[in-house]
Amino acid sequence: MNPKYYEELKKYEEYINRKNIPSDDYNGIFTRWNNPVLTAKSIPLTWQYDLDDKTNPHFMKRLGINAVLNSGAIYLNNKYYLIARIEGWDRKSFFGIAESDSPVDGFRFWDYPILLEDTDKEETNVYDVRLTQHEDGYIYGVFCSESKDKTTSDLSAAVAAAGIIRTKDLKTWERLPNLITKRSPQQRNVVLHPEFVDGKYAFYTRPMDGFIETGSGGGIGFGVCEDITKPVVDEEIMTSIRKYHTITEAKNGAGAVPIKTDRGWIHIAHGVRNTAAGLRYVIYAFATDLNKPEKVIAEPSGYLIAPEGEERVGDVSNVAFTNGAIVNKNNELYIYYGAADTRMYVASTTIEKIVDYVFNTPEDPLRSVLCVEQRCKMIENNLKILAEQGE
Ligand code: BGC
Ligand code: BMA
Repeated sequence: MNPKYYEELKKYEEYINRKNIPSDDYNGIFTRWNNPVLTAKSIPLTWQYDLDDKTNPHFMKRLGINAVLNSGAIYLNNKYYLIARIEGWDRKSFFGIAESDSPVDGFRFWDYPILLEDTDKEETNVYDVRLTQHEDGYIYGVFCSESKDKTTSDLSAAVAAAGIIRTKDLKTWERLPNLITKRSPQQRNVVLHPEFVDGKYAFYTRPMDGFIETGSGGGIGFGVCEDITKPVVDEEIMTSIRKYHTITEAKNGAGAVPIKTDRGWIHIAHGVRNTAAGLRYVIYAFATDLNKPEKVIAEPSGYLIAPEGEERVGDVSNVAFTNGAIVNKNNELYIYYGAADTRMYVASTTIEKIVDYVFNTPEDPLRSVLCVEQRCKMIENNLKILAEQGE
């Protein structure tokens, strides 16, 4: 074996075993963790190097990895699992399962990535899986399945659809047909709701007219289907809608699978606005009714997590994107998020705090003057409190 292998293996082991450190930035809502939880450096050497001295005498990376990003997440038997989007040097992405006993560090990939059943020869790329532990007993993965749009001569024109896989053990995956949404030609950011709604499977969708532009698509949609093995959604109704001059103006989409709390379903989603420097992706939260999971009952103003510091640096700057969160048995909540389409970070909080945040943070009054009034009211009250305390 080339001695380089042992040198690289040592570096890899040190990297996987390094402990994460909570950041001392305070906002009371969540704690950021300083180190990424997954990066291209987390990928095993066996996935990248040919270890045969005869065919690889210079110990070269033959199939390199560019980025590890947007991961689905699930908590099973006290273990934390991330199903990451792994992107090769060839720009194709695929899924791999990383496991840890800790929510914030130590994630190690299983021996092999997931080899999806090849059900559609037109499918070119797959990404951003959401893992739903459904009450029907299966764990579902809903992801974006992308193909070339052959109806135009534009080489980059593409069609996005929602692919569906399911498993009971994360090891054997069955592929179901892609979701058909009758009203929307394109779908990305589809999430399966964990419970039946009126006896049906329920999906959060993201109706859009084009591959990038949502066009008339008003926000995060919701639709039901009878049979998950022949998944068709006839009608989509709106949940959290896009609004002018907010963080969701250009588009928004479901993120992590909604979390059930006694006050409502907590959604951790993403919002996008356009800027001179390109699209800016942030993470926001809202709640829907326990009995009508499409009905928004609370939506705090602004973002929950925006990319900061080194999170902003990478292939697609200005992107914080989530498609996975975990609630553990202590009711701690870990939000996993991709940064700059390059690596994965985690932010931690508790169910108690996220419920307080979602239900007690004021809504966006949508106009500067009203936002200033909202802030002045709080300042006035604060100054009174400080005066009473003789500060
Ligand atoms: C990329 C995604 C991106 C999407 C829309 C896809 O080709 O792989 O990362 O979200 O285009 O820009
Ligand atoms: C999207 C997503 C992500 C990505 C983001 C920013 O449309 O589906 O894959 O993080 O764009 O590029």
